[in-house]
Order: sequence, then C-alpha cells, then structure tokens
Amino acid sequence: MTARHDVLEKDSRDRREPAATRRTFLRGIAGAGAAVSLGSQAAWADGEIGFWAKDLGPDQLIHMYTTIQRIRWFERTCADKMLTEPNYRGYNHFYVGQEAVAAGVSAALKNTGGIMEADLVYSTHRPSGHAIAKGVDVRKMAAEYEFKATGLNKGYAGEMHIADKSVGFMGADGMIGPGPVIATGSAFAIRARGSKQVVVNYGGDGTYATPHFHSTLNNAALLKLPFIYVLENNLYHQYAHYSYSCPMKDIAVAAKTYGIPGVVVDGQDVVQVYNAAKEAVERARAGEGPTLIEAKTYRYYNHWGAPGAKPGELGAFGYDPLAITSFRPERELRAWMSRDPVDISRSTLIAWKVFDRAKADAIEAAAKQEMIDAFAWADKQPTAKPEDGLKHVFVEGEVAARQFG
Ligand SMILES: Cc1ncc(C[n+]2csc(CCOP(=O)(O)OP(=O)(O)O)c2C)c(N)n1
Ligand SMILES: [Mg+2]
Repeated sequence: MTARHDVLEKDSRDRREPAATRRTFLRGIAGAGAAVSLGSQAAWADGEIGFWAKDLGPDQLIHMYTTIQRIRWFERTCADKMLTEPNYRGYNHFYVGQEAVAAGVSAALKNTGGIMEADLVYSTHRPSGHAIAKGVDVRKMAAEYEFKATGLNKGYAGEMHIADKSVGFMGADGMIGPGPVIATGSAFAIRARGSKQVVVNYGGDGTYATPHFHSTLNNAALLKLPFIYVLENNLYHQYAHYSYSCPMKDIAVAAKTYGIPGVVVDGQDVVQVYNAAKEAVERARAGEGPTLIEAKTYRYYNHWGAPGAKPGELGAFGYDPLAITSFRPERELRAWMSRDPVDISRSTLIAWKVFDRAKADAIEAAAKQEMIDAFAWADKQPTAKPEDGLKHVFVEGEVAARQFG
C-alpha cells in the first residue's frame, strides 16, 4: 500500500525524515510495541489500525495540529513572560516538546458533558498540555497561573492544582505517586455507575519507581477498570535519567506483570499516539480493562521554569543552577528537537494534503495571537487576596449531629 506521505513536500520547516526511513521507523516502533504487548494487543499493521489514523477526517486531523500549536504557544508565551517580567508570579513546569502526547490522547477521548459524561483526565505537575488538549479555557488558565481571582480556580490553584470538571479535566497534582490511585478510584466509580466513560492518568518516568504505579495497575487489571495509564517517558525525572530508577529501557514491559497490554509509542508523532490511545479507549469502553501506554518524548526546557532559555527562542540550552551540573547533553536536546512534534504533524498533514503550508502557517499565527491575548487578559485581572485564603476551605453552616454519632 502506498501511503500518501510517501510524497513529501519539503521546505525549510518541513524537517521530517524521508518517507522510507519514517515508515521503517514506524514499523520498528510497532515491533517494539508488539514485543512488550500481550494477548489481544497486536502490532499495528498497514490497513488494520492504520498509520494514517484512517478513522479521522480532515477536521479532526487539523484539530490535533491546532491543539499542538495552542499548547506550544501557551507555553512559549508563558516562558517569555517568566524570562522578561520580574513580577510574573507563575510557577511553571513547561510541557514544550511533549505536545503530541496530550493532543493525540485527547483526540481519542470524549471531552464534553462534565464529570458524569466526559472521559476523565488526571494530570501531573506538568499539566498545561493535558489541560489545553482536554478543552480548558486558556484565558482562565493563564489567569490561574498568575493566581488571579478570576482564574480557572479563583487563584487558589496556580499551575499545579488547576482543575476543570466541565471538560473532565480532574486536575493537576504536585505529588509524584498518588495521582493514579485516585484515578483508579474514579474508574471504579464509573464502572459501578455503569457508565461508558474512561479514565486517563498521565504520569512521568519518575512515577515508575513509586509503589502507587504498581498497586494501581495491579488493581486496575484485577478489577478490569476502564483505565489508561499514559506514561510520558521524557527520559528524566527532575535532573536524573530514568535508568537510575528503572532497570528496563521500555517501562511498558511492566504491563506484562499485570497481564495487560503495554504499548510503546513515538510520543513525537501525534498520529501514532492517537492510534494507541484509540485502541486503549475502545478496550476500556468494552469492559476489557486497562492499558499502559509509554510515550517516548522529551521536554525542551528544564524541570522547572526557563533557566538557560532566551526570550523568543525555543528550548533551554544554558546551565541550570538547580541541577548542580548540566544534567543532560545539549546534543541530546538538539537531537530531540530535530524530531519536533510541531514539524512532524505539520509535514504529515501537508504530505497527506489535509492542508497546505499557508493554512498551517495561519493556524500557528492564530494560536500565537490567541495566547498573547490570553496572557494580556490575565495580566489585567485582580490578584487573589490573602484574606480570601480560607474561603472555600471549610463548609459553612451547621453539620448534622448524626454525622458524629
Ligand atoms: C512525592 C513527591 N516526591 C518528590 C517530588 C518532587 N518532584 C517533583 S517533579 C519530580 C520528578 C518527576 O519526574 P517525572 O515523573 O519523570 O515527570 P517529568 O517532570 O519528567 O514530567 C519530583 C521528584 C514530588 N513532587 N512529590
Ligand atoms: Mg520525566
């Protein structure tokens, strides 16, 4: 079968590798997926699931690209503020480089209808991409990141605790470990209600060595919960390579222990992420239980903030004082940036003739302007007041005596 991306358009931005190499690469990844998969989880084959996401129409493909661009420019706008505005209050863990993971996963989910109908996402300390892909309002997010009273969570949450139940975004979580336990509880509730919703839990490579990772997957498998663990392996937890805490190259092989599918995907390729997520969602909705998806990806900034970055430039190449020594080689970062999720999705959709360069450029320009406007709006909002700090913490009114007896 001849895929349409065999005919690649090339310009200075379309840095995708030649088609033959790419197809070989995809087959390799599919093979890797098969190697760590069990049971019904077979390797993807041409004509079966389709490397080209054949169930998606042009509008949905363009939506995935737009989501990637919106996440990218939310983050870049935010990083520039952090670098240039001394009064910027945000405390950010940038998701740049990983955008295709959130965009591909959310494209396979139901994102409307509130917590009783939407699929639910439990996020991490690096939540921007997960939230934007799920449909959270970016203006309110920007305001929340700056602790504004009109922010998504009234300025109580900042980045690390943002939540928006209206789109099934159940919240970021600053703690490494407990998130998936809460998420599986939610999946249990969904099953008990007889709902067809599914729960996605995001976690980093740093979650592998926590006891929660194992108890979660064990219980999810035993109870056949509608649960998907999307493990974003960006190679580092804070400043340590994941080989310090995981003896396996592919964390997904852990799935074998629990008798569930474990799939490795190229997290820089939104179509590949989508295909894996869709299969996992279908399995979960059909009552067949959980899936572990490991997305190989990379973050372009340091663990926290933008040390080493320059305003207007993508990525942080400089020395990070928090890391004590430079924790990763610059060449590694540049190698990952040469397989950028924005470039790959753009080249793919141009090659598939879903859009042309002019349309791709227009989408990027609109995303950039949207985020500039969002942060400008956020800047004008009132900051949450310290004296409001205890509001919404305690239930007001009287508690019925029977609750104590
Ligand atoms: C229980 C707990 N221990 C330590 C920390 C400090 N901490 C914050 S992020 C992080 C590493 C997370 O790495 P990973 O899961 O790979 O996610 P990434 O930052 O790479 O997205 C650590 C140890 C924490 N937040 N919670
Ligand atoms: Mg990590």
